[in-house]
Amino acid sequence: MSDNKVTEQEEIKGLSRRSFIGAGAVIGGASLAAPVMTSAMFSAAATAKTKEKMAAHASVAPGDLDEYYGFWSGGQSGEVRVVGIPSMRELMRIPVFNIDSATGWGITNESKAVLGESQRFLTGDCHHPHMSMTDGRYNGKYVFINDKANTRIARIRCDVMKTDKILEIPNVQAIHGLRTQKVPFTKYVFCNGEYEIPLPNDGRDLDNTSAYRSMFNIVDAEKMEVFAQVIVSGNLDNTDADFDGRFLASTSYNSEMGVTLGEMISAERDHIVVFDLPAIEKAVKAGNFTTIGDSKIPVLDGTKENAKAKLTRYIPIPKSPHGINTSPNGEYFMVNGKLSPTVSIVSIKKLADVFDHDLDPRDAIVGEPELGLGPLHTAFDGRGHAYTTLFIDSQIVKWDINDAIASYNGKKVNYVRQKLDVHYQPGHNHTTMGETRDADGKYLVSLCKFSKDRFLNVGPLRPENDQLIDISGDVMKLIHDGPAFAEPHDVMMVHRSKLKPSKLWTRDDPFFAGTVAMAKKDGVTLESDNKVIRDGNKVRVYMTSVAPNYGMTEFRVKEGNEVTVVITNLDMIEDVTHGFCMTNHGVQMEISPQASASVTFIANQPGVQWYYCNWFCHALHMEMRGRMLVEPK
Ligand code: CUK
Ligand code: CUA
Repeated sequence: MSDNKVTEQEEIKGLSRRSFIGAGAVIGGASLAAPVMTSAMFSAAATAKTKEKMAAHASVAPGDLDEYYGFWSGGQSGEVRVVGIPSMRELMRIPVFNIDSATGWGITNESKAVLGESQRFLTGDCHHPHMSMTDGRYNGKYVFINDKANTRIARIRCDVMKTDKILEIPNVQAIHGLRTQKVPFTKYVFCNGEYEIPLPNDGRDLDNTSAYRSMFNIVDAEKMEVFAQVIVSGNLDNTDADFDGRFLASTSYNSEMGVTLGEMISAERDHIVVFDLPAIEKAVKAGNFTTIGDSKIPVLDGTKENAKAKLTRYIPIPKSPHGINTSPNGEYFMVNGKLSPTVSIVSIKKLADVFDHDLDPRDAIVGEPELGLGPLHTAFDGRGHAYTTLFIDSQIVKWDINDAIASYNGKKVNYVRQKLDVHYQPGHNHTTMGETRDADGKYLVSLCKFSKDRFLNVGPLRPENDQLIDISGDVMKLIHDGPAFAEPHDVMMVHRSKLKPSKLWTRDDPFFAGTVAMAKKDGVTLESDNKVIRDGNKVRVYMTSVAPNYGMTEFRVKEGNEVTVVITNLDMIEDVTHGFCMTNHGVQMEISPQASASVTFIANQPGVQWYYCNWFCHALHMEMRGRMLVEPK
């Protein structure tokens, strides 16, 4: 077994992967069903020459464009990043739950309107970016992302690559797993409340842990409102949807509802919860629900005890499952074992029998291949292979789905095709288009939690290592190491033909509609006027910008005035973005071509206050500045 072998890379570095994190001890030895070619065998001839070849494969020449957009979760940074595949070049950062000094996210009035009440939070923890779909294919419209830190989800518009909605989900704590409805289209976004709490969580039942509950959340994707919440037995971790528009399934690693680690891993089996979406919609329509506290959201009882409602079914799974992934042919939910060396293959067809004909839930499991230690997430190539991350083994295992099912049925067959070392401790992996009907089996990204010795030492906090792997041939080939800041967790990769981002803003964009309405009230035409409106203690300064000029190079206010500066960028040239920074006021923002942006602050310092353009726009960019003259009280 590869577990006992020192691989080539380890020999080179004189390191032992297994001694790195002794987590293998947690689980004990797991043996594999069949002999496996190790990556050491595959890469035995990884000479400098072949390494060069691999690097050439990953590179995209200067001036050439990538084939895929990758949407990377920014983890604890609270943002989403756009990365080109296969170059792994970071193309853009989209601020979501964070404050961003470059774009003014969380500072401008337009972004505060999106953040709403939730602007009181300055932090975010993103895990799962997923794109909206039509008929099981990416439609290029939105990317949704969770915030585990503050129990929110957000929506990013892919035309302008800006966040346009943020929703706090009430009655639950820590939104973790998130997916979009695949079929017939993304009417809903599904997300799990991970931590168990009393309902309502208002101080009652603090010590009565048996009253704690987790809930599954169904969010209307267009309105960005919670449509319904379903109370479950056990907690909820990850989730995925089928390709029929009927079933969702979520993993539960704490079916025990324990509150200590020991309690959480005490049972030999946990479960997945399968949700019947049409049954839930029907129950809501029929008014068969309750509400919690002063929230008006329909809450349904999907606990084990309420089996007769047929909203949910529970399928026993080996201890503490983690990721769940739908195969792109729509046949299976793959449930990743984490503490078990297995992936449980759940037949979605048989789930219909579990719900409609009372088939024993465990009979929906049609395979349970042993793959290695710490399986966390599985991806697909559309050619019948699955690729599972082995956290503890630091490997990606490629396996054949049909052979795994045949083996479960007693046939002597080796379903493991290859094990590739990754560096190190992978969490999610994702393939190009791999969660859609268009799974094309070209690239796989392994999101490694540790980079250890792969890069120059940058101090105690190290980058993650997002490794690019070519999966187009019979053998997986590692072709690029990609250091990334703040734990990405997950990523989705979409072919560039599916996205058509705008080059300029259009003047009627809803993103700054509030600002346009304010100007209208003030009798100001944003596209031409440079005007100061005085309204008691409030001063609104409207100006245009055309490189390298602001429409107004000075304005006068009184100390203590609340000043709103509104800038409309009249430049029509692609990429000519201006900025606005009021020195010593903690205020700056981006104004991209044809956009309006505004920011409000208190003029609390008498004297001359220079403002300047902080996005380099022109040879005379340094000169693009003006004075706010503040008369003392
Ligand atoms: S979770 Cu992080 S490795 Cu939040 Cu999708 Cu599995
Ligand atoms: Cu405008 Cu720099």
